[in-house]
Amino acid sequence: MTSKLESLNQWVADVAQLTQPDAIHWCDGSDAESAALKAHMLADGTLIELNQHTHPGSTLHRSHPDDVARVEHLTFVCTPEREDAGPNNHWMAPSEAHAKIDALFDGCMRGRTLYVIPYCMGPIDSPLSRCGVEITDSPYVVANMRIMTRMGAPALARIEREGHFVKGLHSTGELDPNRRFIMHFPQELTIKSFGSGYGGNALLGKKCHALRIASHQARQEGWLAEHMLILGIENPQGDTHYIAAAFPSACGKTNLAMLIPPEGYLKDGWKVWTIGDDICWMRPGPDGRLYAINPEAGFFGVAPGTSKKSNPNALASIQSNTIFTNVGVTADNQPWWEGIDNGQAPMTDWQGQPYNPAVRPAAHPNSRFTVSAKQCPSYSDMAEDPHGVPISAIVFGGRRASLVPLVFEARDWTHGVLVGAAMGSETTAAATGAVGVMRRDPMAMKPFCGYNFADYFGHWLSFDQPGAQLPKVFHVNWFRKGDDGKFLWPGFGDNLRVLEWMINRVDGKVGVQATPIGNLPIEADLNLDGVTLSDEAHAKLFGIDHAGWQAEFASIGDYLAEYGPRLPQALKDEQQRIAQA
Ligand code: GTP
Ligand code: SPV
Ligand code: MN
Repeated sequence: MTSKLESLNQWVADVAQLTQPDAIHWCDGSDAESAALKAHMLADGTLIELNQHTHPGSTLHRSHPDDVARVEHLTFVCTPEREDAGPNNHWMAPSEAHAKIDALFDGCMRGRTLYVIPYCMGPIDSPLSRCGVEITDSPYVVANMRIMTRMGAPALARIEREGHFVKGLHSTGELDPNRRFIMHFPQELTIKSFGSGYGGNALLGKKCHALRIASHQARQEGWLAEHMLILGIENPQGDTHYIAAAFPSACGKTNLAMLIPPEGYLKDGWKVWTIGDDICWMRPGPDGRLYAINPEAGFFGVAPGTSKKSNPNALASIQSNTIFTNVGVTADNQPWWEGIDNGQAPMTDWQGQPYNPAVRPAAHPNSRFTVSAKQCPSYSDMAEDPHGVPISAIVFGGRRASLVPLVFEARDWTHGVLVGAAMGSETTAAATGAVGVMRRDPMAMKPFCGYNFADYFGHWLSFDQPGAQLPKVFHVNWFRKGDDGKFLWPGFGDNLRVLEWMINRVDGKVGVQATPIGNLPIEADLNLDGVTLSDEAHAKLFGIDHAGWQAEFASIGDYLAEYGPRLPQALKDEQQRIAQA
């Protein structure tokens, strides 16, 4: 097969010339194609069948033990000018980067099949959607892309109509961490990834395209590509407000996106609808509001901690047709992970060895499930709406054991941009490296912004224009800990209490308590019926430590200063104002 688009045929031919595959397969996305690929992967051990009575259609993939997470130190943004990538990215000159990675691609597909995956990020008929083509030698990547994107014939038809697409070239290589790079060429709308089969490194539609390349395009075209979940909250009167929330990797997006209201709220008729759990593309609509789509079609979610209690919607979603990566298995071949809390026990760990908690956990801390969004009971029909959903509130949040209260509101858009730019969070297992280290992660985009953060903050500020109906901006922290090291806030479903307060703010129904960090709730305005909080919890979740915040403001100032003169003056002024308040 070839395409009607000559530039696509030519690129595939050039890549084949370089990589020397035994065969070329153009993916049409059909069920027959998927079944054949799956049979092939079951036969060669890439996939292992799970218990088909309890988990029909589901499989397990065990990755190479050195290939379990994103590799930020090997991820590059290759702009012609180093300054355009910014201090927030690792940079390499495009010519050097191409030479380095093409040397790895040279002949790398000998004995393998080259798959051509045309895909669309976003509903196939949405003007907000963007298309790409990933070339890969990994059938596991094909299977995951089929769940995570709109992949195959309809995407190819759109690409042929539009005549352009983002190019992504991927090979698992030898899975050698010393021969691994994830490179982005925003000016060429090109991605090259070698040596990893892991999600964010290998499913190029996801972080590489939908965030790093798309953020560059979004800046040029006047929209935003963000690391955000999107959810809808329907109140008992039937009105739905949409909220987009940016939390860093493994900091609660999937869980919030699939939230099930606490008992009292359910009784009153509240509903939460899932639009997306990881990426949000939004742009101003004709009425001045920001309209958002989820560019993805599936969830690539963190398995550990997912239980009937913490995230029933996720658990319901993954009962069938799910690819599990790096989880443990029980004696009767069901998937298992720490915190699944279903009364079962693991027999085999994620490396396929007999489970021994003294050696390693049963599931890798960054083990994941890949599943179609359509299997999620709370998935909203509006997720397929080509116009997107209007956003009432934007929420920023990090994993902060100390200092940061449960929730506060930014005074206005500019302050909101500063609150996003100043975000800090403790690192997680989603990327290789130390876990639990506090770092600045502006808008949860530190690993994902395809250009200089100084310009990115400027782009955010630019949305404040006459006629704009911008969302209110909030900051949350579900992860504040007490002196005993335990979380002070119950989190999960109870987070709806905080979201309800935000909606009441949007609707002008409740007041605030103004403080130097922003507007805090008046505690009586938050519905805490059924939640028991200790005195320590009350004090730390709803109070502010002025001395601690002075130090935090100084640290934010030092961080922003790293961006030098390129940092927008309006953001510097806002920072000054707050530090002196
Ligand atoms: P990525 O897919 O890496 O972008 O992660 P994510 O932001 O979607 O995070 P996810 O919802 O998968 O949550 C990651 C971890 O945080 C899981 O172990 C959750 O159980 C835990 N978590 C999520 N929400 C809460 C919460 O409200 N409170 C607490 N204490 N933990 C939470
Ligand atoms: C994240 O790390 O933020 C994820 C998983 O959502 S990955 O697709 O690997 O980036
Ligand atoms: Mn993510």
